[in-house]
Amino acid sequence: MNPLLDLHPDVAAALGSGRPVVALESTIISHGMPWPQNAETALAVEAEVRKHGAVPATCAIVDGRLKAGLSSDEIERLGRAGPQVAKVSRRDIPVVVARAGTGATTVAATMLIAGMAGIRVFATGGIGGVHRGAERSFDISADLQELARTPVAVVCAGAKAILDLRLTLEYLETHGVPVIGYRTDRLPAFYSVDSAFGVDVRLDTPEEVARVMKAKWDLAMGGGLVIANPIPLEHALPRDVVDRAIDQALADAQAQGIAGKAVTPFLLERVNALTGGDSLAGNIQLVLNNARLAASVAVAYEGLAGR
Ligand code: PSU
Ligand code: MN
Repeated sequence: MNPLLDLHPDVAAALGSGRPVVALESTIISHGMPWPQNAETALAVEAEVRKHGAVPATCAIVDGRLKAGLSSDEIERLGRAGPQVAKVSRRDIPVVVARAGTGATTVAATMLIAGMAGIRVFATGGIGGVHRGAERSFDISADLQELARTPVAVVCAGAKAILDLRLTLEYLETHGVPVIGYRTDRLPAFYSVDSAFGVDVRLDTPEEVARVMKAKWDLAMGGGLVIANPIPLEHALPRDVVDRAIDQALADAQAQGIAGKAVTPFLLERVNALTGGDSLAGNIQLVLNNARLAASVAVAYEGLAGR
C-alpha cells in the first residue's frame, strides 16, 4: 500500500477479506451541493451503500494524507467548508500533499485514490466532460483522461447538459472507455432520464456489468468504464426548466469570464440557484440511486468466479 494513503479501518477490513467496497467522491460535497444538504446526502449515500451490501469509502485528502474512507466528522468538515476547501483533481494532488493540505477530490482524483486502494467501483452524481465551446476553450475535464487510464467503474447519472454530451461521448470512444447504459439505450443527462445520444451497450443486471468489468481487466486493458444509470423517472426535472437554467448559467459564466477549474463549480452553483429546491432534490435522489447500483455491482463483481 502506498505510504501516503490511509484506508479507513472498515475499508481495510473489507478489502482484506474480498468484501465489496464502493468509492465515493468529495467534490460533490464541497462544490456540488449547499450545506447542510451536502453532508446529509454524503452520509445518506454511505448508508445506502451499506444497506446494499458494500462498504463505502468516501475519498478526499486530509492534512496531506490520501484517504479512502472518511469519518462522519471529516465529511461534515468538508460540507461546512464548502467551496472554501480546495477542489482537487489529478494535477492538484502533489501540491496538496506536499503542503499537508486538505482537499475534496473530483471524479478523476477519487478514481486515482480508489485505484491505489484496489477499489473497483465508484458512485457519483455526474462526471465531468467536454465543455460546450471546447473547440475554443480546450476545456475537457480530467475525469475523462482518468477514465482512460485508471481501472475503476464509475456509476453516474450520465453528465449534466452544461457539457457537450456528444463531444464527451466522442472523447470517451477515442480513449477506449466503454459507456454502458444501465437498463437504457440512451445516455442519461443527469436531471433527465435520457439525451439525444445512444450508449455503446445496454446491460440490465449488475452481474452483466461485473462480467464486462472483469473481461476488460482480465485482458489487461486497464482504464475505467462509465455505468450510466438514469435518474428515477419520478425525480426527473422538466427538460425546458433545466435547459433554461443551463443557458442562463453558461451566459453568466461567459459574462463573468469564469475559466479553468472554477467553471464547473460555477455552473453547478448557478444551475442549483436557478432551479431551486427541485434540482437539489433530484440531485440527491440520483446520487442515492447510483449508490444502490454501485453497491450491487460491487457485490456482483466480488462474487465472480476466479476473482
Ligand atoms: N458534475 C456534476 N456534479 C459535480 C461535478 C460534476 O453534476 O459535483 C464535480 C465532480 O467532482 C467532477 C468535477 O469530477 O465536478 C469535474 O470538474 P472539472 O470539470 O473541473 O474537471
Ligand atoms: Mn475544466
